[in-house]
Amino acid sequence: MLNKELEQTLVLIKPDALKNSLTGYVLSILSEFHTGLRFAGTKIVNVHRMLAEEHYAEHRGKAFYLSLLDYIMGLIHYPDEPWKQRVIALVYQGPDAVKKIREIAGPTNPLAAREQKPGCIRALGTLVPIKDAAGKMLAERMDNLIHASASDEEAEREIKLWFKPNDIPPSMHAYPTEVCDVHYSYKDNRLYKDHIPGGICFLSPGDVAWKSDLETLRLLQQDLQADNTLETVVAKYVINVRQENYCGY
Ligand code: FUP
Repeated sequence: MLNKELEQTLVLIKPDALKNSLTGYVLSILSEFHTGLRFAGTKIVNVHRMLAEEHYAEHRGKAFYLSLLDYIMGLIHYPDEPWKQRVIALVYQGPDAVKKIREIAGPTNPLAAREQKPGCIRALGTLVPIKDAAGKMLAERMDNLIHASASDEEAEREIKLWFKPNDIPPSMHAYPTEVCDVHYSYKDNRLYKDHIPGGICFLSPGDVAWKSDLETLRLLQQDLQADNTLETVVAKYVINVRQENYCGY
């Protein structure tokens, strides 16, 4: 990242923060007055499974993974109220955005946060035991109120996962974009270079996309190895789309 002013980080205000009415507190403590950072993007997201899986891809297979997916999807805190199953996704921008927000968020583990950094946001979180059917403890789920990108590389991956370029004002774009010149559709875990009945046409000619996403799609289209999965590209285009409107995943 050459221009420090354009440095960005992703913050998610998670379902436990919403349920405990901590949204205002989090936004206030992360405000430009306190951090010197500006909003570059924000959206209310009903987190679908593909997005949850991509966001937490590095934890796939771990004992807490499935519970972590349920948590970010709002299924733990709002099991019977789908209209409340949301997170607030935010992009903050400015010098040292990643470091500043990580510091205010505090350690990942709420218990460690309380011990090491009283007053940080995650000190208000909860540790939830995950047990098997016999009651044996398998792992702990950390309900830690907010997600904050851990590095510039993670921020780039995550911002491109949650946001389309046009969700962010062009003058605030930190990553290269490109205008798409073909149709791309997705159906049943497959990519189609055209509109496909029952699928979702997620990019059309004239749409602005992340350049790296278009590079991924071109490689996948030719059955070549790409750095990202198809789902990493598609997930953001399925945000807040009714599932019955496409054949998905
Ligand atoms: P962080 O970068 O601080 O979000 O931390 P990690 O990438 O290590 O963890 C991602 C998420 O997994 C965190 F929100 C906490 C959760 N987690 C658990 O629930 N249990 C664990 O044992 C470890 C992590």
